[in-house]
Amino acid sequence: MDFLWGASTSAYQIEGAVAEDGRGPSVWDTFCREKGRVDNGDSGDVACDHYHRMEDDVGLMRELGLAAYRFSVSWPRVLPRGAGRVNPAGLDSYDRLIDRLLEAGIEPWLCLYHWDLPQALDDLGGWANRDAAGWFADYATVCARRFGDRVRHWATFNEFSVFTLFGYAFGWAPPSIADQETHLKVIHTVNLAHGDAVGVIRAHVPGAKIGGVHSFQPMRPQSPSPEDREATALFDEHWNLAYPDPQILGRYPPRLARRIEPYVQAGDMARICRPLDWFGINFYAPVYGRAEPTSLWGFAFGAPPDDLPRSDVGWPIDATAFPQALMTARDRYRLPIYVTENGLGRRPGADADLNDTARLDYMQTHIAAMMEAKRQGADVRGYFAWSLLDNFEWGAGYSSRFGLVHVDYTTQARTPRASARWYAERIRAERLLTL
Ligand code: IFM
Repeated sequence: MDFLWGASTSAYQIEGAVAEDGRGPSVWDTFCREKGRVDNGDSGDVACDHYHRMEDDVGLMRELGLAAYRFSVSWPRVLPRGAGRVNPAGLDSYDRLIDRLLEAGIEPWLCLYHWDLPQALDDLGGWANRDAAGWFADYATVCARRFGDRVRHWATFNEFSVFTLFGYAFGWAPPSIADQETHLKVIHTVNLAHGDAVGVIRAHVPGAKIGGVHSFQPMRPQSPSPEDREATALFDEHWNLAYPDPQILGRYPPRLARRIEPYVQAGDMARICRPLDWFGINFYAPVYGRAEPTSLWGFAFGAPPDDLPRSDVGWPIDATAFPQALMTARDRYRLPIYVTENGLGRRPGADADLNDTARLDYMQTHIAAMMEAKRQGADVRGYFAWSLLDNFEWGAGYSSRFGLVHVDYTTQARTPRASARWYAERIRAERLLTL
């Protein structure tokens, strides 16, 4: 089968075991302990207890017929203080996961960073400290040396723009900062970190296939007013272009370029822009922007049109935006594309939960739209559903569920939903066609 069908997760959202076997704290552990940050005071302390249930979870993936699984490594599990002493038990746990996946015939796709910065590094300034690029490269070296004999597909970061905007511009995620200068420094340092990590992986993993994973959603102004249009254009540069443009095209988009110039040193752009093998798109919904003079950058999330359907957690649903995103990525970046996340969040208990017809409908229409874009020339090579399991949905805690597989957080029982059964059947049918 040429097309790769998989599912994605991330470490902090599913692993739990935050204080076990030598793992150090991450910024999300700290954030969750601050009052009022996360809905219902939830945290990833236990999450899906995947750390202890890894083998069974790989069994589930095998039952679903997944060909690939994208997971993230928890930086503080491998390097409890972010740099220096390596934690052997942390490395062992990812060895086990990778080995079980390979035994099950599932290709591991390893993402180095899905938002869980070691707290000790945040204490040194985190991503606002230019040295963070070097810390990240050292962490990437540890992973590449250890896992590079078995892992071929590597992602540097998951959704560069989301964790940086939410953490350093909107103040909604750790480290809860809203400051222009800090945010600009962070954008540039994260780009440097990406480039340095690409260099390290290439050096240690012959034949590695490397990419970045981007939240890439068409941006639409809430109204045709010049103010909303200009604010949305700047929002678009921040959300969609601030990372792939320098990484792949070697330049920042125009509005951002002017502002970021003071932080760019000689040689930086060559460090950032290195050949990549694929472009990862996480697609959920179009984003509506509007002018908001009181916000840090003068833009804010706008309201989608009233006639656009919404999920029960309030996200717009518009499958026509998906091919638009894929075609834009094709024309702008000219790399093979993998859809590294796509799925629907639902309130717990909604839709009789296990019979998740709304998610099933979302997946069917979005996969059909993706296949249409592929027929029209978008070089889409694979699709990873978000997510394998219900999990800790950041600021929303456990109040939004994205899993193909339902998780009962009291018993940790896993139950595949209707969407999981449909997805498994679709994968199976396609495999039979190519036999
Ligand atoms: O759960 C998140 C994931 O961590 C990053 N992409 C979007 C998902 C749904 O919000």
